Amino acid sequence: MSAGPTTITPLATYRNESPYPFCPGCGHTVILNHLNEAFRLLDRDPREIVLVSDIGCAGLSDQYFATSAFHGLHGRSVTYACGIKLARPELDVLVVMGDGGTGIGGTHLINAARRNIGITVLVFNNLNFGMTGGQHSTTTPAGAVTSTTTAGNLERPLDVAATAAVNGAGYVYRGTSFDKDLPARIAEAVRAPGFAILDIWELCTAYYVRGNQFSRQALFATLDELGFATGVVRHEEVADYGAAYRAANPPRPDSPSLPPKGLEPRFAAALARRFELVVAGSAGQKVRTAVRLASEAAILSGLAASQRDDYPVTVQTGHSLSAQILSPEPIEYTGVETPDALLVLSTDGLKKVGRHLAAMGEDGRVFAVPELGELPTRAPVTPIDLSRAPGKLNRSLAALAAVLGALGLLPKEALEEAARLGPEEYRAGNLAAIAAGWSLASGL
Ligand SMILES: Cc1ncc(C[n+]2csc(CCOP(=O)(O)OP(=O)(O)O)c2C)c(N)n1
Ligand code: SF4
Ligand SMILES: [Mg+2]
Repeated sequence: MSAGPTTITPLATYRNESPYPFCPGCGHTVILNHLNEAFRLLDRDPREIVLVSDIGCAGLSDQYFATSAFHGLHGRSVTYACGIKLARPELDVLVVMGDGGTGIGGTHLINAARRNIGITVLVFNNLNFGMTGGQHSTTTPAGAVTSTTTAGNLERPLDVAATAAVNGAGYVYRGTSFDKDLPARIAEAVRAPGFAILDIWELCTAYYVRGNQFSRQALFATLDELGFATGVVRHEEVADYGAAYRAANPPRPDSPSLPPKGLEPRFAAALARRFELVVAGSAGQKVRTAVRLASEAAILSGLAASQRDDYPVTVQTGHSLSAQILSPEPIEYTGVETPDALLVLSTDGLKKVGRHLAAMGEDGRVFAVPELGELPTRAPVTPIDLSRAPGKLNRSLAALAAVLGALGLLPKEALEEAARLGPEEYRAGNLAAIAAGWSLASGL
């Protein structure tokens, strides 16, 4: 997502050139065309619109638009959208989800509605799970035949619009993909300050239509029989939760809700290519903290840095592992398969890096505490012996400093500066660990 452009660049179309992938006659195509019209009415820079897509056929939608996008797990799209909106209130955040996702993530929907978080949810309600072969969902009408209700559905369908309305959603609309005013209603919903939802009924031609001889007329007749309200069901002036929260909690200078301060590069690193380093130890060894310090030192040296941590849910037992990438170029992919270097600090860590050790070749470097013995790898293994260091020394940081120094990845001054920028209570200890490790570097 962009950092937020200041000039508005509305588009003649917010669609990109990819054709939709849906079956002939699928209602998703029609609704997405309406959505494109709604974007034109809203007249916003496409980078300031975020389409958050759920799973299912409806969940494919975001990739056909030139907006920002986020795609996640089934039923969880509302949670991602809420997070995005709370963090970046200036963006228009829209969710596209199927009736399947609406049922699976029902509680998220209710909570977002009752809090009035200012997102807009479009439910592509085709009354069944389309993508997986026409199983019944929470909105399938009673009596309907689907692949999981072959004798007719016994359940009462969920009234999505009424549920959102009774829980206080600011804007609630129910309509169909056939509504000519759908673009205007979508735009109205996006402009409404609180939570907005449009329950849009439509046809899944591949399954629901075939299984129930369903049609446009039958769709309207079903809405009538159920007595489900249509049109704008509720439109109330409500406070957007994010705005209310920010008013009630003005940011303090140390507030975590403030944007990160950033680290200005003031050192120079000699690193000319992407370098992948994995550090593997045990919980409590401060592995992640040591690697974070190195990441900060890299940024202070003008490099890009990424860090992926892995540890079990248990407290103070088990492994603690950090995969770090340092690069003079932006880092697009943060996965590490065959690290350039591996630092193993404990048996717990060793148990987790078997695949790295096996993948590394003679051009790799492995560093390990000597008590681990021989390691199963073709890469040369260099012992790092800190057994005679003072008991309180942060051994992970010392060993990492030794590796960074030996490989010439970062300047020592950048590591020291990162330590100085950290919490005061750890400053002296971290500086001592860096000094101890760096003194070993030339011998490795
Ligand atoms: C948590 C979870 N459960 C089940 C699935 C399998 N799944 C993938 S698509 C789908 C059906 C989607 O139906 P719906 O949300 O109504 O979208 P449609 O395909 O009808 O547009 C299901 C059940 C999944 N991906 N994740
Ligand atoms: S399976 Fe149903 S929902 Fe999916 S593309 Fe086909 S008609 Fe549309
Ligand atoms: Mg569906």
